[in-house]
Amino acid sequence: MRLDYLTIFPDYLAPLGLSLPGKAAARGLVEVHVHDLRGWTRDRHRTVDDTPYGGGAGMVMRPEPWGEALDELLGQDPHPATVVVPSPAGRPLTQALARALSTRPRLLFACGRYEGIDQRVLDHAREREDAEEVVEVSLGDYVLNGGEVAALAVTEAVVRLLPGFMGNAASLEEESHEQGLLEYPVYTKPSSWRGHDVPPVLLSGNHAAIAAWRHEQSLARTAERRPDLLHASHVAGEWEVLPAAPGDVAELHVLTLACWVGEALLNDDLTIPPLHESTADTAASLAEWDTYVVRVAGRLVGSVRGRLDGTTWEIGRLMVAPDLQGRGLGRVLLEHAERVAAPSATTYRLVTGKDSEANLRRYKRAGYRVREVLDGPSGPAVLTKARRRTGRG
Ligand code: JD8
Repeated sequence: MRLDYLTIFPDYLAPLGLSLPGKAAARGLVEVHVHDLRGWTRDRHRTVDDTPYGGGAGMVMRPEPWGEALDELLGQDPHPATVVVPSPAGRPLTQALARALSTRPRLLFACGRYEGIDQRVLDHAREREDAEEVVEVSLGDYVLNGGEVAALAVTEAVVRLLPGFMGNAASLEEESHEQGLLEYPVYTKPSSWRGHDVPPVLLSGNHAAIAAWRHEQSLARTAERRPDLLHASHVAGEWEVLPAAPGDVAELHVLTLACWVGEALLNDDLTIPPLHESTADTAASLAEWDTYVVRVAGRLVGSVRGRLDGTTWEIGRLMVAPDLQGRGLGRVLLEHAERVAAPSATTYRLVTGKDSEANLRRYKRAGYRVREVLDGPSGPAVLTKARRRTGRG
C-alpha cells in the first residue's frame, strides 16, 4: 500500500517513521511519502492561506496549492488513490471504515489547518478520474487544530489490518470493534497483586468457559459504556455493507454453501455452480467481482457481488444467512449492488432458479423482469432492469 501525506507541518508526521508504520515500511508492506504543501506555492512568502469569503474569524487554506499538489501526486502512481481528508465534519472513523480503507492500494491524506481547506478542493477531487474516492473522516466529536493527528490515527488503524502485518490474523478477528463489542478485561502474572486476584476462570484452562466469560464481560462493558454499539449490532435493519476482504473468504464460502443448498432443493438441481466451488474459488472470485459483505456482532451474515459485462452490471451471489432471511437484508444488499454499479452500466442483470418463487417475487418487486429462462435443470431465469440515473449514481 502506498501512503502519501500532504501537510504544512511535515515534522508532525515524523512518527510515521517509527513503530507500526515504520515496521510496515521496513517490511515492504507500505511505502510512506510526506509532502510539504508549501512546495506547491508560487509566491516568495509560500502563502497557503487567505481570508474567508463571507467574513468570520481565522483563515482558509487556498485551493491552488492543493490543486497543483494533487495534480502531481495523483498522477504519480498507476493506482487511483483514495483521498482521505481528516475533518471534524467527516464520517466517524470506525473499525469498519479502517477495514474498508485497508483494501485500497493507495491512500493520500490531505491534512488541513487553519479553519479548513477551501471546499472546492474536495469537490474538484471528487470529479477526478485518478481519485478512487474522497473520504472525509473524523476522529471524534471534539476539535483539533489540524488533520495530522487524525491522519496518524487512521494510518495506525489501517496498516495493522494489512494482510501479513499482524503476526496472526486470527487475533485481528477476535478484536472488540471487529465484533462490534468492547474489549474484555485482560490480566497477566502475578495471579494475585496488591490484594487483587485474577478471575479464577482464567486460570482454569477451560477454554470454552474462558471464551464465554470474556464474551459476557464484553457484552456487559458494552451495555454499560457504549449501549449505542450494542443496539446497532443487534437491531434488525441497521446493517453496514462493507467491501469483502481476504479475511472474509472462509465464512463467505460456508455461507454460499448454506444458502445454495436451499436453492438446489427448491429447484431439484445439485449441479448449480455455487455447490461445486472450493474456498480457493471463493478467494479467486474476489479478484473478478466487486464483492460486499455484512457482519452482525462479528458474524458474516450476508453478501452480494457485481461486475461489468459490456454496459450490463451483473449482480450475483446475493445471499442472507437462513436465520436472518425476511428482515430486509436482501433488499439492502440488492440496493447496494445497484448503487455501486460501474458508471458506464445502463442495465442490471441477475439470475435465480426458475422455481425460486420467493426470489422471483422479490426481484419483480424491485423492478426486474424475466427476460429468458435458460434450459438448465434449474434454468436459471435471467432477469434484467434498466438503470435509472439518480443524481448520486
Ligand atoms: C482537520 C483544520 C481545525 C477545525 C476550526 C479548529 C479530525 N475529530 C477532529 N476534530 N478536529 C479535526 C480537524 C480539525 C481541523 C482540520 C481535522 C483542519 N482543523 C479547524 C474546524 C474549526 N479549526 C478532526 N479528523
